[in-house]
Amino acid sequence: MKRYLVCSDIHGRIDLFKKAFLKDKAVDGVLIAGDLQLDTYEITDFVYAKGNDCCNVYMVCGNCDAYEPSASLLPSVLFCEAGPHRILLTHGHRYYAPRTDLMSYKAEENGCDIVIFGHIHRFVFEKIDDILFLNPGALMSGSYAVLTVANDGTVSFEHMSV
Ligand SMILES: [Mn+2]
Repeated sequence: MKRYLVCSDIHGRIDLFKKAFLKDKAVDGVLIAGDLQLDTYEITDFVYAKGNDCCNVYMVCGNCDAYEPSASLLPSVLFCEAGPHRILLTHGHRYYAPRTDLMSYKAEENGCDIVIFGHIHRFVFEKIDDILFLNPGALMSGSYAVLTVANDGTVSFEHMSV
């Protein structure tokens, strides 16, 4: 079984990120879907200090990250493997989220069956045409999620609040 802390749209609230992470720091990874508006080192330094040895951090750039030098250098799309699943992580603004059609194409092109996005500041857990769309909501408002991939591949996405 693998567990991931999934959040997005932190908008500078590193305090809320730390709170969320400390509640469940045994996770196998952290996925952040953009709009961090903070130095990415603040995230990685904290996770690598407080998390387990193998906890990787995946972050993508959002539309509000242009003025934070480290965040502006993040990729706009990342792929990560989670058990039998392949995840497309993106903020979503380049694909006109909340529209899902363009994110679907991008996922299909790259063999992904899960899309994690942010941008709309709203929790989403919905399967559309064989692709599972997940949005943890905005961490700036205290909303995030824990993604669990069971050994048989079953996915759960639990809505949490800080
Ligand atoms: Mn945002």
